[in-house]
Amino acid sequence: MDQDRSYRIAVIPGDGIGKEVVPEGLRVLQAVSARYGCRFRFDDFDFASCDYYLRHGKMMPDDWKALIGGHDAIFFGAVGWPEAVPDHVSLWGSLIQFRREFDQYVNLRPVKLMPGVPCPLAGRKPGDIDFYVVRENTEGEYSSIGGRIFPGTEREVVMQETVMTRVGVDRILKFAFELAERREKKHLTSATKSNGISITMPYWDERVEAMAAGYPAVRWDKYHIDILAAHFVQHPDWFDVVVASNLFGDILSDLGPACTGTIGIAPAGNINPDRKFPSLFEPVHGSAPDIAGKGIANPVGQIWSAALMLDHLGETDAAAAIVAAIETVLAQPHLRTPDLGGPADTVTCGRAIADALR
Ligand code: GGG
Repeated sequence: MDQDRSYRIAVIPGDGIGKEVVPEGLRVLQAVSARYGCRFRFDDFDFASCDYYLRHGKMMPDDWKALIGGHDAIFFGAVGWPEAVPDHVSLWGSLIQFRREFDQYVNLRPVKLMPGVPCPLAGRKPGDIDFYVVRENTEGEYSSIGGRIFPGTEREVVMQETVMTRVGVDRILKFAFELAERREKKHLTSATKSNGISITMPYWDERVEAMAAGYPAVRWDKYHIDILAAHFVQHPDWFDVVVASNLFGDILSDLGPACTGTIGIAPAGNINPDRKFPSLFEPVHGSAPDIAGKGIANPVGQIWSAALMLDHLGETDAAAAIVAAIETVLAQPHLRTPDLGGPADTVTCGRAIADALR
């Protein structure tokens, strides 16, 4: 990034509603640019999409790293179109490549009940639910190590390994403990399942305990993933920073936002904290084929992801202004999209957030 606050952003809408919500994110970035003096150059790329796969037989060109590796950040929509391309092919051929090759080992996913948004959990008000899921993003259960033998026979055997490395586990725990240490509640919760997953999860627990010794100001606890999911629904106010393996973090970071009204508002940062590679910002939701093309997708997850991107780039005032604009708009029932019970379409909601920034 330049000293003059100019940023080169690689824009990848991907599939389905990604193509509808990304333009709203860009609209809001343009609005914030005018007010806060940061400038963006947006470079559009059509790869990492199932359309690209159908044309080229692969999700990305061979030189994709050279094409986007020099950008300050990647602004991503969604991937997946299972009718045309199996989901594991599209995900492994795109997002998982970005996360691994650009060492985006932190997947940071805020969960916050916004003012005015109807909460499906009785009696909860804004301020009661405000925490982060910190998901390990490069290893764990998302490994391609395994295989299938005797396929299609009665003797068929299928196996897949979970991979945990000391470096991989320690660096995500360090990020999570440091985040907890900076927050008011200073509380960290670890997601485990060491009663059933008897090798990798006890190792995870062991590393959490070792890491905790270096952060005496942080109060920490751990729960097995099954009861932790139940506590998300019944006691979301208990949480501050929740750290989890790749799969557990993926599940919890859909469940958390669902407890705040809709997964449609949830953002994610796939972050390379060392800044050797660009980080990637995307909504938690996927391509939603059931509503794609209808113009009713909630753009807030994408727009909030733009705020996370600005935070990462050091544009903290602009980032905070976007979150405030989201709160202003979501508080008005007529500007909410149908997933929140409102009548607004994607563009109406996106425009209202951009207008709130001018
Ligand atoms: N914008 C997020 C997206 O497209 N997600 C598709 C998906 O299946 N993601 C799984 C994952 O994040 O690991």
